[in-house]
Amino acid sequence: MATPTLARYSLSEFAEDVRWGLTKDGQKEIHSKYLYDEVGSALFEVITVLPEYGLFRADERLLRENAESIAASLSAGQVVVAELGSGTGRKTFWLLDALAKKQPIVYSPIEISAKALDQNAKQLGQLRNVDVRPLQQPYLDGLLSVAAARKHGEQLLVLFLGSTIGNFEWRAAELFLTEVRQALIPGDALLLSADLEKPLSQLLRAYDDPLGVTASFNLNVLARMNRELEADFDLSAFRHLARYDAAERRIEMHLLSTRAQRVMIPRAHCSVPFIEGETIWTESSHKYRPEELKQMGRRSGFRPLRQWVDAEWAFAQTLFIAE
Ligand code: AVI
Repeated sequence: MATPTLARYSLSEFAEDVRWGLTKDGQKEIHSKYLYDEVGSALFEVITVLPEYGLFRADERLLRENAESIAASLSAGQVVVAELGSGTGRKTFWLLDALAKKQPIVYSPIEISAKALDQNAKQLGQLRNVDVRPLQQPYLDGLLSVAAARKHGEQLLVLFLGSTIGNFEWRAAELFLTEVRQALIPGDALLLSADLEKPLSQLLRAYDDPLGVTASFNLNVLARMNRELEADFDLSAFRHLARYDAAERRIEMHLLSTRAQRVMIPRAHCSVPFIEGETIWTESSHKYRPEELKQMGRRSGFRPLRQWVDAEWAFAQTLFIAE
């Protein structure tokens, strides 16, 4: 899964982004990448096993069920697999296993977290015929390194799983796919996972579970600012809010200030006033339509080859070939 695990950013980058996002005019915001410190990553792992959050299981089911078909759709020659935001590679196991039955493969998990990469290499390195070559880099840098190292005649298969594409704004998602395409050559492949539109009640439960794990995951970004930036957020004066924007077709996570208050953030050199009911926007999770994924792929320079939709949870995997 493209699990955004424990990405480390420099303190000054974090402080600068916090200062910008909380002091600008209009809607306050903090980029969702800051949700994933050590505590946030552990909470996200719990989210993936919550009964209300079906995305992770749907992705894994599709990979398990269709691994052989995906392997059969690729060229008969040597395949190099690059996984963007691999996390610990819990799900990728099924696909690598199917690919490696045909022939030895090279697998490069691309991930910013050293800890996740380490776990990934340990787990997937045990598979026979799989040569794991981890890259601790941002997605596109890592992909360019893999593309530069590939030998003549090898087909590159890029995995972008977990519906991380949903955390990009619509236009940014397409731009990202275009950049992925530019790193590839015709005949290379991309397997893209995306969560689909579904009934509102199901969506809201997935992002506001009764146990409060998602609420803790969201509130942790305030605790992180207290830990790392010496801020004085009172966590009991904020609450988790998950709401659906029907026009943008996305679930938004916010942190709502339950009273008027001022928060000091010394290491970001700012103090931030909140009025009662004001929110900090922390994440967007866009929900796709199956045909829309194919069209976005086409506009980015890919030909959709196959698409699989999970029977239990509206979720799609689309296999594209670079044109
Ligand atoms: C990582 N990403 C695809 C998750 C999502 O569903 O947007 C992150 C998440 N946020 C709340 N729950 C899960």
